[in-house]
Amino acid sequence: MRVLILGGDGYLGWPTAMHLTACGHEVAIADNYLRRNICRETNCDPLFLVPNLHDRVNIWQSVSGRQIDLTIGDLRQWDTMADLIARVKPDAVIHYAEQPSGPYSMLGRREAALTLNNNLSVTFNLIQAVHAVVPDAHIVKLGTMGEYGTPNIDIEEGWIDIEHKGRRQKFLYPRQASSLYHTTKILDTDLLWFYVRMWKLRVTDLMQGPVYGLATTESENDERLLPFLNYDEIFGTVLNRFMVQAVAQFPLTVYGKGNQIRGYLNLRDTLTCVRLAVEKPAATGELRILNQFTETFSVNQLAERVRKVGRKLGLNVVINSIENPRIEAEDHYYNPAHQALLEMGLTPTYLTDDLLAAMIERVRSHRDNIVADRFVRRAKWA
Ligand code: USQ
Repeated sequence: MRVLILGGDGYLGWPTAMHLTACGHEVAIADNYLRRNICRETNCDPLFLVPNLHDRVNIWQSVSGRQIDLTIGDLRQWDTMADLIARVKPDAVIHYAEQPSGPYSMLGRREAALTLNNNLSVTFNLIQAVHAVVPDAHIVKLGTMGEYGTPNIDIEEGWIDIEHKGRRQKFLYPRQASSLYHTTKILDTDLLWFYVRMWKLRVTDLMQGPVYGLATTESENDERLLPFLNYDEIFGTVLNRFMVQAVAQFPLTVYGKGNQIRGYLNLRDTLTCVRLAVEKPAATGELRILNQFTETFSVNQLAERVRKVGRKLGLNVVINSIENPRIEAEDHYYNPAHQALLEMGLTPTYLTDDLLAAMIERVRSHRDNIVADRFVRRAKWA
């Protein structure tokens, strides 16, 4: 298939691009380096610097023989999006081109506005361009489990049947996010659902939990092909942060009570899920919603796992409960469904002690780069 990846420079975008070409798909990517630039602006550079996209595309071609078509451009600009879709004429578009950090979106008015404008403008331009040029193309949108929040009832896969005064209807599952970034994902879903109803688009919304990990099959033997790994308070996800903190012998930063539960997955499984979604498209006029995670953990459970495995590796790992900078439930019910991707063929990569040890060892090989000031920024929600 001909697949276009928006946000091809990112933590997920670049590994997805390599993976899909390795599986025989024709891949084009686009990015405007927004993530790199705001990491630099906020002094949140990742654990190691990665080559720019032109270099990465060349390196990947030299080691694999596979080509990736590259566009550097800002997809908030209508002409950039329209020209790209018209030139590539994709069968599927994977949309990762968003500002992905909850903490960044809560830093202040400017950061909130950037998140809102970027995320919604790119989604809107994509919908318009697909409708105008390739109306049968499949949009695979990266959503987030955070759209659902932490409700006191089971979380279904996107939809819920509601009976009210003797009548029934299926609705989008109620959503109540706990950051502006997560709220932009809710707004994205609403935009997509509106245009699915109006224009019979085919859309898959992948409700993904926090991702961890670094190497994937395509990058494990060549460090130049690794995605960037953020470990700072703004862009780092929790397990990646804990692994880097363990290596730096910095007390693991458990926020508040640490009973916050989320659905996690390995970066390798993200690639499989996205590929499965592309290869088994939604029907015309369907908004298919898939919950994308493999295991649930509380923050305390993750911290304990890192402490146990870290100690076996000779690291003196200490856990520290610090004041929660976020406004979120610290004790809550959490029972989300996640059957659909398993039924489509996902075989989960579970977080075993061996896997955790291998990831910590890989982080340890970059320990000289760690800047401890990045761990705690006190980016408060309130
Ligand atoms: N947490 C800590 N200590 C830390 C960092 C985080 O206790 O040092 C806690 C947070 O308070 C939260 C949980 O760990 O309860 C997960 O936080 P996170 O930073 O790993 O994930 P989050 O902010 O929710 O966002 C990440 C990605 C985002 C994606 C989302 C999926 O940045 O792009 O959409 O995971 S989900 O969490 O399911 O919404």
